[in-house]
Amino acid sequence: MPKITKVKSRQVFDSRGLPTVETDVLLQDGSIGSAIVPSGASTGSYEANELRDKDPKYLNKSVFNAIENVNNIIEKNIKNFDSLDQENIDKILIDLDGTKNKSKLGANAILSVSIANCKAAAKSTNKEIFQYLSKNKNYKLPYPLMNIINGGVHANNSLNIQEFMIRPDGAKNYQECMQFAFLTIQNLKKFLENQNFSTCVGDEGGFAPNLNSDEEAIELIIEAIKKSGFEPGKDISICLDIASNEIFDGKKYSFINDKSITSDNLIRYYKTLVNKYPIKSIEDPIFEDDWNSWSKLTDVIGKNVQIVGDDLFVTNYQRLTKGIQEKSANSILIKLNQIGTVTETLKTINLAQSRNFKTIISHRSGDSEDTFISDFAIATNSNQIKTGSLARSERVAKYNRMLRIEELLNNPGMQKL
Ligand code: 2PG
Ligand code: MG
Repeated sequence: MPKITKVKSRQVFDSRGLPTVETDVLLQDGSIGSAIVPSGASTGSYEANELRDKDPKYLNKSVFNAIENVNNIIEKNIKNFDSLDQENIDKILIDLDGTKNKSKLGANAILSVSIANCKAAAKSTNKEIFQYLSKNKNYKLPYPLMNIINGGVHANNSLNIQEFMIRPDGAKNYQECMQFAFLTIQNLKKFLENQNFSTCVGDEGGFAPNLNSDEEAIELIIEAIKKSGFEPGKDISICLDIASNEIFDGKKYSFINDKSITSDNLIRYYKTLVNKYPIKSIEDPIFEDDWNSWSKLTDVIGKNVQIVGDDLFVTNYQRLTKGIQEKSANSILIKLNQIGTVTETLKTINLAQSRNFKTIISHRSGDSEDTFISDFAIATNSNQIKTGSLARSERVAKYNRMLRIEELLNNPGMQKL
């Protein structure tokens, strides 16, 4: 059994230039695993707690307390334990913290150790991470959800919807997925340039132009898909993340031409939108506490459209259980840092899949060169992975990892959508 001999954490920086936690886990046999935790901007209020210091030198963003917690508290409690027993390591971390939302040691501290341990264990067994984590060895690649126009809190432009994504439904393999996306993005760039819109990118690598409306963004993407020789809705479909927590003022939603509307009118609007455009997926259409409206919407359009709970479920087993009972959605976005350990994330995924919910593994808007989620998406048989556009190295690194895995597995084929 490969024992943990050292756990060492440090402050590094994420793709937004904000401090975050990196941890190394060292094993007796010399194996090392390192992990960097990501960080969100449009966070759900039920997410596990990210511990940050109150220090004006870093505008209250530094993570030195979380790092101390790893180096001074966590290390001595998991030292000499079996790295291959991920469940036990995670249980120790959860018990050590003792709070419901990991606010004592910090979910960032805990997750960095959990993932780093998982990587070290994979090394120790001479396996790729996805092979080490996979139960059924039935490898298929997840379809990418690529956020090619950024709005909301991920860009300082005019768009209210946070993510305008494309999904290359007609691609037969990963290489083809990337080619479909590449062409569409390049054509979109030309359209934007021709109309004198900015081609600067937002936090997740998608363009962040000041368009006149959210629907204009959808129409531009459809044009780019057609220009690339693809059929919208068949070869490439459109997926949205409304991130509606961010546009809800406690009573109404403000996003259609900046008018305020009630949740009932919003549901009507989504119905019109999915009839008008080839939209196959809508994430966080309703804010995190309005369970009734989630169920209504899923009832109205959920047969043909993926309704994805992100801030609604926050990768949390209890919240997903409620969502399954109430038929609030039909898919779940999975973010390891919303819950804080590998084991808890796997438990939520298992529950989702056992009830025919689609699982979509996701990055955060503040991310890093760490590509763990690519392996994780394959290991968990997830249908899709959402990790930004084909720009900014922290996003592209995850797609490149997928291409390498596709080569390694000699073209294993794609998941069923
Ligand atoms: C989301 C995510 C990732 P953030 O809302 O789905 O795209 O954004 O990490 O800012 O919560
Ligand atoms: Mg989201």
